[in-house]
Amino acid sequence: MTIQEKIQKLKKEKNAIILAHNYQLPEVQDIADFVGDSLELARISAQVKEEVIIFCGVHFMAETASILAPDKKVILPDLFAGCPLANTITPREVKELKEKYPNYAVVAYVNTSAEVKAESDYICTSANATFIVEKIPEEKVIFIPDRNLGYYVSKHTKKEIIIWNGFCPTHQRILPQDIIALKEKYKDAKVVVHPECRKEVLDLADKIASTSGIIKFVKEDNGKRYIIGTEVGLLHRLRKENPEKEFYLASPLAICPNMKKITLDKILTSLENLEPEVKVEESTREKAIKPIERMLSL
Ligand code: CIZ
Repeated sequence: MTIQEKIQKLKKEKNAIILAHNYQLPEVQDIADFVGDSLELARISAQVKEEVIIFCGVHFMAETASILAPDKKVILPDLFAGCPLANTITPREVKELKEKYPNYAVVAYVNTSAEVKAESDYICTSANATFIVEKIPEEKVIFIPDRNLGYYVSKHTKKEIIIWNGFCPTHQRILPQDIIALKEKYKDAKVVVHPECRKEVLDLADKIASTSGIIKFVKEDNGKRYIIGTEVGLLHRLRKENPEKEFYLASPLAICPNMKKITLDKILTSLENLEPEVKVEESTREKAIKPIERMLSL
């Protein structure tokens, strides 16, 4: 039996479902029941009938699934698959910001720990950040933790925004000169980048979008070539769903080591043992679900 067959067999026996983020390894995406961004996967988690969710992504994503689906057993095949961006802000720092700026609403990007979400007023994703900031009644906003997404939002709203200075090291490694060099080679290629990229890269883009937004844009666009400024994992899905188009990764350094920690071997082991589990403690969950529900209601 191949490892893929063993995983499929065990998945049925354990009444489990496998969810994978768009940045996962190709073989992990191929074994998954659903591939998507963190919000899509969290929404699916809340609706699945299976008892066990094998979440192939990073820690904050498994936590979000646990917040929205508290009755399910959420398994993250490698507990060390963390998110350095999420680690740039602590709940204590959010409390201090709120004390310093009492008239501001805290809008937290989904890339935050459950404890940080519990201290926030609204959650947003890269797919809806500008929409959420525009839609909420407050005119003054503290945006945490990603400075590049915060910059992107601030360009599209008149609201007053204080931006936390966090960033994603993987997106930060994509440089404007990488884009310029690829553009020289593929003159007709469109530059499509994630809003976590540095602002000098955002300024060179034809389209700025979340992973789900990039997938939608490429599908609907009539171009042939694309320079993609985000984590390498997305190119697997783009190539699979658009075999007639060509995709070039903006930088060979756009690889998230944490996303790559989830392997088929670890998925098999986690199905055998039903661990390691990610479970958000109930008092934190009760607080963290509120800003998520506020986002979903908008
Ligand atoms: O929300 C997500 O899944 C992240 C972190 C990025 C994206 O654009 O999908």
